[in-house]
Amino acid sequence: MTISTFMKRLGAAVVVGHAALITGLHFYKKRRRTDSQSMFQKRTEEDKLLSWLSQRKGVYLVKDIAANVDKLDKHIVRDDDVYVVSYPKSGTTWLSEIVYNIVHGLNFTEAQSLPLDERVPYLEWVHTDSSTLAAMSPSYPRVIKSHLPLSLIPPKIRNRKCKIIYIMRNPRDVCVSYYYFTKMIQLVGYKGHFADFFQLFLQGQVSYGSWCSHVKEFWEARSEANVLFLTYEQLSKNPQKMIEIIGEFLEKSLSPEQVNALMKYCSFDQMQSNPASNYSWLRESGFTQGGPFLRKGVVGDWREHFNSEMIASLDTQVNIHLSDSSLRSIIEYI
Ligand code: PPS
Repeated sequence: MTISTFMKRLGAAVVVGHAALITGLHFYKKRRRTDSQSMFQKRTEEDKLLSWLSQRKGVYLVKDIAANVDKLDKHIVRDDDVYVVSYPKSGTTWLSEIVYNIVHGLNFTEAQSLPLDERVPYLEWVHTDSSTLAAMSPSYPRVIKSHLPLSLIPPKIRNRKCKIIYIMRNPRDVCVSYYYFTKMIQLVGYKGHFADFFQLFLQGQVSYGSWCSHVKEFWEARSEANVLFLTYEQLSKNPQKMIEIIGEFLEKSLSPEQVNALMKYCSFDQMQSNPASNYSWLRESGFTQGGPFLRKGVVGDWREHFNSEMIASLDTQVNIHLSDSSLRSIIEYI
């Protein structure tokens, strides 16, 4: 090879190398731009949710709910109040309908005459100010729903020994149900993916905070005579037995026929088609879109949504937070 041929080939190689470098740089820059754009998109969706929240005693709550929690000292407790409590999306609606009917003598005609949220008011909800609760006749035993962790439940409820029924659901199904519910809320307009919502849930950056802390506090209180701790999975597997247990706890004797009738009345299909139980008013009022509120009502929907990494991350967190608690052994994923 002559020197001039060598120089020409070297020149060509440099030009090709340079072109490749420029092309590579171009693609790199373009990729970085796309990555940062999608990161920005994700942040925006996460920020959208976080912007609705504020903390009380380290627990994230929707701001309006947090403001209501500050006013809960005005809530006048009655000895015969029954509180149905849970972390969101754990079967509160189901349990509320069961408890309401037991407390009110299984009068299904009366139960169908009013939507559930009017029969079972939501303690810390924006529209349930203390006057609404106070206006409920003393001759009408109150069943009140709350998602507050024990640390935020007004102490007088426990001091007055009101009955509290807590329902826990396995955190994987809770997370899935919570994701779909969050996407339904019109005002929030959340469009995130399940994987992103899962991260918020894992970090307790959703309304009502960490699932682990919530269930653990109530689990530790379960031996108090006025507290009954049960699970969505138990209710799903054996509704008849669970209704009997709830009846006993509420000191109401129920005949086998009544247990049977209540079990049917509160079955998923019945409740989903019953306008007094299915929360269809949320959609009618424009608060939610899509739906329905009673979505699937099964144990194990997490299988359609969780990958192995998500399972491992959540398991790790549950193992750390509940390491010294017997609670871990009763969490059923089925
Ligand atoms: S909320 O908004 O936090 O009060 O929701 P909550 O009622 O706690 O939980 C909603 C989930 O409970 C399911 N559900 C039922 N499952 C079985 N049987 C009956 N009768 C029933 N009623 C409500 C409801 O479908 C939600 O779960 P998903 O998995 O989203 O279907």
